[in-house]
Amino acid sequence: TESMLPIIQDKLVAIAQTAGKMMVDADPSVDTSDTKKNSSDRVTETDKAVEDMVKSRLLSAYPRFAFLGEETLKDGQKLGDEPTFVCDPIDGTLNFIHGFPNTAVSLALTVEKKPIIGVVYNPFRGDLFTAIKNRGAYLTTANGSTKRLPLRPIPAPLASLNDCLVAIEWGSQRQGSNWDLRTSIAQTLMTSKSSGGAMVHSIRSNGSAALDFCYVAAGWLDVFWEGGVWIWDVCAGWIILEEAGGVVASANPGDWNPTLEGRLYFAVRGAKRAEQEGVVKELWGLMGDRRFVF
Ligand code: LIP
Repeated sequence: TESMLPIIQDKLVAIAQTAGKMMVDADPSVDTSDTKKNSSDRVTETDKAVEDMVKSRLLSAYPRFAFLGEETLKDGQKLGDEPTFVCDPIDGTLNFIHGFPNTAVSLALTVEKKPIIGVVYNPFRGDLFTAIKNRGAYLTTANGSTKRLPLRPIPAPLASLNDCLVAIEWGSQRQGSNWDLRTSIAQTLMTSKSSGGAMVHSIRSNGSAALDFCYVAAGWLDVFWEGGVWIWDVCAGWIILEEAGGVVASANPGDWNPTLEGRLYFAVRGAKRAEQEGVVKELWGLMGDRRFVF
């Protein structure tokens, strides 16, 4: 029930803080890291240890809820309609391995395949982003102050990519048509208008999709465009962004209502969808007839 949501959120925050301590205490230089699909797709012992801790604490507190996690995903496991905790123990594993302090634990609760609670915590900077459906999104910083998101006023309307700071992540798939599309759109976004580009203010690749969503929610970024991320990367950030007034659309043109099960996301800040349509349609237009395929 609705009244349980703040209690569940408190639990997720407490668990995220324990996870954060494990991340800060770990020494990634001695932490064994395995490669998954290739040398840029990695998992560390800390990813696995954090997920084990998160899973056992959540399932002992809420034994009737389902659990879906990046490192313990079972073959063929899909997000269902039942209340489900979705966990990315370390989003931004490459940053973690390199000591680049932009990495987070991302925890969400979904009901009927939609996120209703989101907690994203970066222990290296002490930023805690939280949201509950219909109750707003917040950032609590290391000094203990809590502010409602967005932190920066929303420019109305966000008419053109030309005014935007845009995040793109590169993912670990570095060849093929998805890669060609991603790199060519990145180039067009940066290129000057007189040479046929969108001339965005600039592009950022911070290395954590979960934090990219939160940074759009905060108003530090205007847009995040990515094809290839998974449920656990975006689930918590999604509700944080929505509660800050932002919108999630598909990274491929045409779909304003993507589901969590897709792998294509376009996150944009704003107050009303009409204010966000300009930049979404502009980027969709740059894609021509090319599409991400997963
Ligand atoms: C990573 C993301 C990153 C994205 C990668 C990957 P991980 O998550 O947050 O931004 O480009 O495809 O999904 O593997 O560090 O949890």
